[in-house]
Amino acid sequence: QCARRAMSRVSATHDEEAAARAVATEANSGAPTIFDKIISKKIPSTIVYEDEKVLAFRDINPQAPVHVLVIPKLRDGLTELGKAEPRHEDILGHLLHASKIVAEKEGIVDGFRVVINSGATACQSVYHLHLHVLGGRQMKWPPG
Ligand code: TR5
Repeated sequence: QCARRAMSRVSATHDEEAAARAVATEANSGAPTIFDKIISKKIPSTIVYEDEKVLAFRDINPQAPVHVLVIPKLRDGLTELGKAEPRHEDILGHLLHASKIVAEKEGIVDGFRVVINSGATACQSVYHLHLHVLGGRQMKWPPG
């Protein structure tokens, strides 16, 4: 359950709402995230694709038969897509193209979904930009 959903619960008290808001603010502070440890390989992950700029690894809690996260190795302020600046255009394009390479490697290039959750309202939980590459089953629309 993401912080935003907790905040909007009808029964949420002021204390609970304040706590949820604090979690969301702390999360987007630019502090290191778990993905730094995955990039430095201090924490193991199942790497699907890697180049000098991006790392793609399997999501620990897959929402589809194929669920891979594609992240920039250098966050450079991209805690979330909503913080993107003109200087990020190259890496944003690189991430999208890497997602297609991942889909090819995973055998789902004929039909796959790329998702970016940006901010607490979208249920973003790790504040290091990441693209979810999902596939291997019939996807539904609209997403929740
Ligand atoms: O909710 P958003 O869009 O921020 O997506 C974050 C994603 O990171 C979720 O789908 C999580 O399942 C995933 N995640 C979280 C951790 C993790 C991970 N994927 C791989 N390995 C992980 N480790 C080792 N630790 C996590 N906390």
